[in-house]
Amino acid sequence: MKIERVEIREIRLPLVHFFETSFGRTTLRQVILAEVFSGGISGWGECVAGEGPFYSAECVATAWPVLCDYLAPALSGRDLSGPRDLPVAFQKVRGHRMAKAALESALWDLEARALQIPLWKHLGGTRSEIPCGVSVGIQDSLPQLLEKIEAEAQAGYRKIKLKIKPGWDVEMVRAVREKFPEIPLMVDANSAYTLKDAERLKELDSFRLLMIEQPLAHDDLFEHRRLQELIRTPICLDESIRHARDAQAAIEWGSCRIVNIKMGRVGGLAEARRVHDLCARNGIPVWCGGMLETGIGRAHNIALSTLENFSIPGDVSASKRYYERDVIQPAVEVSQSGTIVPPEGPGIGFQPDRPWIDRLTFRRAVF
Ligand code: OSB
Ligand code: MG
Repeated sequence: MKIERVEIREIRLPLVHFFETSFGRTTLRQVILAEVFSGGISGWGECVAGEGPFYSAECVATAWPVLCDYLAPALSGRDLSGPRDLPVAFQKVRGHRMAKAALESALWDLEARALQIPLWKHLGGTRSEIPCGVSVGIQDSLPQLLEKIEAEAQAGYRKIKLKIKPGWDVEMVRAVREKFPEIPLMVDANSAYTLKDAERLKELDSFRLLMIEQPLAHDDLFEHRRLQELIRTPICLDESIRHARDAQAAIEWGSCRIVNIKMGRVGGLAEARRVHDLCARNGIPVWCGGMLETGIGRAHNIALSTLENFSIPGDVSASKRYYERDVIQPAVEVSQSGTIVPPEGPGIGFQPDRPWIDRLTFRRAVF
């Protein structure tokens, strides 16, 4: 597979509703997309880095120059056997996993398209339907939140994840539980707490939560283990798991009982699959996280979610929850029973809407 051309672009598009976490509110997405060309076809990937260095150190302002100055030039003109060669091609660049994943996932799409098979089958996926949940951000008021949850439950979603932070936690969850006693519920703190808050976090044990996601520091495994010994609710790690070695340590130490897998956070689909396989071997269930992706990243998440051990509904939901008009056709839709059926077309199985993507493009670089 001779890489003839690589295109990196940043598109900008508004979210239908703002999305607020413990680290801030997003209204306008800035998204880097990668397109890799070989043999008359191309594959697409999305960089899930955020607008600022708040979820992770990596953000659009770091991913753009790393992609343009190092990663895309290391790829363009090269003859690769496939995406599995990328760790070697990118070896000299430390970290910057989201930037790497944008190109790596584009290569997976390209390879599956060349083979004329769906990416999910190429990855070894077995699920003909994936269960979906939603991540509901911090709202301006409790009535607004309850209204939102009602709508998502009506739409059929199988898991509701609530963003929490100090001041929007125990009382909020209590109110939600009172109104929705049966709904599968979890919370995500995005590192808003410390071990000193253990007593408060322990109060969450009474609400039958599926899990609490990333309560403590973004780069911690040690204190999460301490916390897991103090609370009954399973801890799920997101930010702390950067690769399969982190997952291995977290499992051996008991830092978590569930793992959120985001292909961008771990540097690509191959590493995401490694984390998945490792968790499967250790009896740790996984689910696919989301990063407010456009259709391209969303399509990759759908493909990944077809792997066997993605047994918990992920943060993979319908395009219309995020964007008025998505960048792929057709848009991602979720059935009334809260599932997505992975597409049968080649590669990611959705067609990037090039004219629309061109109109949204803020800057572009070609290699
Ligand atoms: O922690 O899972 C997270 C969005 C941006 C950054 C971090 C996270 C999230 C979400 C959104 O929870 C999930 C989605 O894409 O709907
Ligand atoms: Mg999270």
